Amino acid sequence: MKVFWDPICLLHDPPYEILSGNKVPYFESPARLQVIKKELEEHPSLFQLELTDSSSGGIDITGHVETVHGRGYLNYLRNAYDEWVRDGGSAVPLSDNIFSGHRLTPPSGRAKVHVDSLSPVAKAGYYCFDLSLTYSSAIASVNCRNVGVFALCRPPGHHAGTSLSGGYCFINNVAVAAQFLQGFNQRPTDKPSVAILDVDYHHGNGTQEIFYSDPSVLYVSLHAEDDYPYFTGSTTEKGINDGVGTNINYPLPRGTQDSDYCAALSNAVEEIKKFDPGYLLLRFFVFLYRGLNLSLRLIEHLISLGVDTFIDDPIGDFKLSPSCYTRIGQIVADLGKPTLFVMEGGYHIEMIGKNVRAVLQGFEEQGTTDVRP
Ligand code: SP5
Ligand code: ZN
Repeated sequence: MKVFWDPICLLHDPPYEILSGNKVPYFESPARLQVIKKELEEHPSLFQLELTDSSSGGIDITGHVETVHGRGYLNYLRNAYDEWVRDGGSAVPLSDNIFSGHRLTPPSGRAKVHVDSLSPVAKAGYYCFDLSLTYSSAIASVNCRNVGVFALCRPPGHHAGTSLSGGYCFINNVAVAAQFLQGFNQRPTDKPSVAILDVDYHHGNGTQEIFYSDPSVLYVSLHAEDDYPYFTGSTTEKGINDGVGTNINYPLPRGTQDSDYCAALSNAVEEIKKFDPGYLLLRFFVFLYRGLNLSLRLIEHLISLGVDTFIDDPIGDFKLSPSCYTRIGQIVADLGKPTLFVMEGGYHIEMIGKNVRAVLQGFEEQGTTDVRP
């Protein structure tokens, strides 16, 4: 399995965050990426790491990022830190869990605010619902797309909406990848369908919002109910307009263990199979892909891969065991599709590498035995 990463993804390194009113070290640390990288490098027969050089060559992703997020928001990310400090803000910027109402609920219309003329503090309130600020690292993160099976990127993305940051997320990596894979200039009716399966502990409110009315992108999420980001993720959120039926949430109680999790995941996978009438035909392409290497156009499943479902995760309250991660990889492999895994959350530093490897290895090993035409 190819693994793409970029050292720029290590640059975003806030010293602390506010969690339940307390100042604590920033959980979404560069060490997470380092530990995963080291773990994968120790298994060179399974994983081939490749650098994504964001400074030269390759495809310019700026247009794709703008398609998902819009220029106003991206300019905010580019300039907010400088403006904030110029305005007298702390050089270690912290917005204390500001909840920006306009994007947390499924979209119902845009707030009419002239954001550019707002003070940096107000802009933070408009675009963020908690966080500190960065730009280049977030761009490098999304640039880990490429022709790969695992995008080892940070900061994560699934809480980032069209014009909303929060939950350590700034640019929605998996959304940009989906948009990229669908082809930049295609007419909406010609777009190939893409399914996004989100197994992070938290609901991917950003991914849901971005594709809420888009019938060509199925978003399926397993997550903790009544936990962060609190206001989204219920089973009643099914999409809007043409997108009705292409958003499926599986909220699970805190304390969920392996068996209940895997049962829900199997149900989610069945829904994804139903979404795709070409499912059986495409099993054949998986064989081709394994033989001939991966063609970008064949990637149809995107997995928002969070391992904050782990029993000892410091933020999540599920109770998945290490062996469950192999099973998750196997269940995903049962879909029999070319798949791009995109890194999201997971904060237990000692186990994050092993748990991520287990998912990817489970996928690979199951794929090579099961996925045959
Ligand atoms: C990508 C991702 O996983 N983002 C998660 C951001 C969560 N931030 C707020 C967490 C609030 C958790 N409450 C603490 C419970 C301690 N058991
Ligand atoms: Zn998470």
